[in-house]
Amino acid sequence: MINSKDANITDDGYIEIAGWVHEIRDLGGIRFLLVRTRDDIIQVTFSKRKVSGELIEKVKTISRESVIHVKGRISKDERAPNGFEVIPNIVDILSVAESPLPLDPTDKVVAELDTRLDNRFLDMRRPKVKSIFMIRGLVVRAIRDFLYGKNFVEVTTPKIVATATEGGTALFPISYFDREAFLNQSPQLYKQILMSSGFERVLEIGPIFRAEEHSTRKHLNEATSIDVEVSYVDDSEVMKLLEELIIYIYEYINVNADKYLKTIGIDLKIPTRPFRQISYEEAIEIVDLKWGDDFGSLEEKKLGNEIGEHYFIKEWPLKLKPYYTMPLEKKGKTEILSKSFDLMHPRVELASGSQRINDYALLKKQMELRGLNPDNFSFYLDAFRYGMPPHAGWGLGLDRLVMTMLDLDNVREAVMFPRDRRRLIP
Ligand code: AMO
Repeated sequence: MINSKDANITDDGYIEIAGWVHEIRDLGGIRFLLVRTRDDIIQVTFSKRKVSGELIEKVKTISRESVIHVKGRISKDERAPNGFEVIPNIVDILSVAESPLPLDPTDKVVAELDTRLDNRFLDMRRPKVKSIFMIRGLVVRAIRDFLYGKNFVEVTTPKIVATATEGGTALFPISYFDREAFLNQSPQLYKQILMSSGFERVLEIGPIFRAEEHSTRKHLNEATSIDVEVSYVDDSEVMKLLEELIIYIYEYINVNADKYLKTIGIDLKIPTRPFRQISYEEAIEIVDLKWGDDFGSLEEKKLGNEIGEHYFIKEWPLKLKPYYTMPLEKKGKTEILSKSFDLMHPRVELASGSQRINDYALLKKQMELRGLNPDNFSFYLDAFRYGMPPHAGWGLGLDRLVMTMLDLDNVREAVMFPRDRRRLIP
């Protein structure tokens, strides 16, 4: 099928399109069908003067959102959506839509998010919503572009696992033949094992499962994480990589998704570099927390308002970060810090990462200190016993990245079929 942008549009050129009947305008002697293809809305004009009576009869009772195929002649007309109309020679009705529609794909009536998600197949026909996902696809492409260019290898690691990864958040248990298993919370342990196998720079884009019970605008129970792990570098180097990646994505989308940004009505501002870096200690002072407290939504909001741009919070107390995080001893500090960071958007946390412990004995000790039994993690710990390079990495939430980039109210709007506490279908 040819979209208008691929077609050779001349006064007497021909075009072939297929799509949904977006709108029907009946002006008595003349009838317009607006046909929505993936990327365009194209006007097909049925006037008695130019179109056969048979064709006019064929579309007379056609329902909105039916799927049709049209072949016809292009005629320039400034009043039509793309500056031209199609005078049809052939119209095939490929699929008749039932009426009434459970949701209006023309943006004339705006439904509640829940109703939209219940009827997501129709909701995503709306050009504004479709544009979000066309951009999301391009964000993934930009990430691959950038990281492949830096010699990363893309990997896939198991999502059915035997142990917890992150601690803190709960796991979803599943039955695995005669044993209990879980849906993985993060590729963390596997991406680290791959450093021991010598892959040096890995990228994974995949689902993470978090059995968090709260229902907020920024939490999902199945999210998509962009995970990287890099050997022979420290936390500051992967922070730089993350910052560069964010800029690259924004620039890529500005250049390659201009049309979709316009459809959504977004003027994408490239974040300013370098991102500000504040220590945990500075951050708690700003929001009046005491040492050892974590930031809740309220504090995140306060910090975000104060800073106003993307920023890093680094040097977290070790006890607030997972067991695999490298400790950081600082002169004059009694508290043990860590070589860790979170990347924050003024609205929400986007990523977290760290340099990792690569010493077997220290890693085992940190597990024990947190009440974990190292015997349950031998598949992971063994990788540290026979030569493990120093390494660092991060996990970036794709859903939150798209939400913040496109200024969406709720992270669910950035996910085609979100999973949350109440939602398991569609
Ligand atoms: P963390 O648990 O901070 O770190 O997750 C990394 C990023 O993933 C996204 N994310 C979520 N997005 C939506 N809903 C959720 N429930 C959710 N949980 C996480 C966030 C978050 O910043 N292993 C470490 C990463 C690392 O150190 O490499 C990890 O999983 O954007």
